[in-house]
Amino acid sequence: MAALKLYHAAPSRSSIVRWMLEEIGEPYDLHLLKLGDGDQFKPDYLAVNPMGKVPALDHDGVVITEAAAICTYLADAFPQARLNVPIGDPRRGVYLKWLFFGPGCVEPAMIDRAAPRVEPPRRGMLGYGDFDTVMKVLATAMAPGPYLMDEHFTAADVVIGSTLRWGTMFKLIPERPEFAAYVGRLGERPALQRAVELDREAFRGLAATLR
Ligand SMILES: N[C@@H](CCC(=O)N[C@@H](CS)C(=O)NCC(=O)O)C(=O)O
Repeated sequence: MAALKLYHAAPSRSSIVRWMLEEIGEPYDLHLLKLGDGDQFKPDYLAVNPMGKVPALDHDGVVITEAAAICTYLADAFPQARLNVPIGDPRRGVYLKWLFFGPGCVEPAMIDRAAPRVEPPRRGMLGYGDFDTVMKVLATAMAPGPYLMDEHFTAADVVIGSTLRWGTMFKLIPERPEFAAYVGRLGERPALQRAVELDREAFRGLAATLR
């Protein structure tokens, strides 16, 4: 039994963590949930994550939820993978900014755009401000490349990159050359390719059990 166990549904936000785990390179076990069957609301899973959501990660008996928090945690717990910017490095603040910007600004901006509210709140009430500004800030940050922290690929790229890959796939973000180039570079990473292929297999397996 591995020290790490990912509660996973493929494809879903837990694929962010699967990619992160593939980048880390440590062995991990998978506990697959069928969201369509409501596994996330069964008492044994609610005991793991009372939110009834994936992902959840168990590391040596400690459970962590929220994809970006899990990625931040893993990067610090396994520093040999060089996916964090360690405490003491002056660039850590910027790295943390991007880790929070993913779930705090990019994802809600994208979801609000995909499922608009009947009465949109004032810009000042929204933590992300407005969709166009979020996209502009991201595109500007990505323009120099190759990654958010320049040459250093980090957990922040896994978090923000996953959302942008998803946004590109479902056409939820504008077609900008900066996004296309960044998402293209991420797609070349062997760990991401492995995670995608493993998810595809898991999904095929799941589809077979549902037939
Ligand atoms: N804030 C959570 C969101 C997790 C989330 O929404 N997961 C979805 C899958 S993409 C889920 O578990 N959906 C099942 C449901 O809500 O019933 C995170 O970032 O980890």
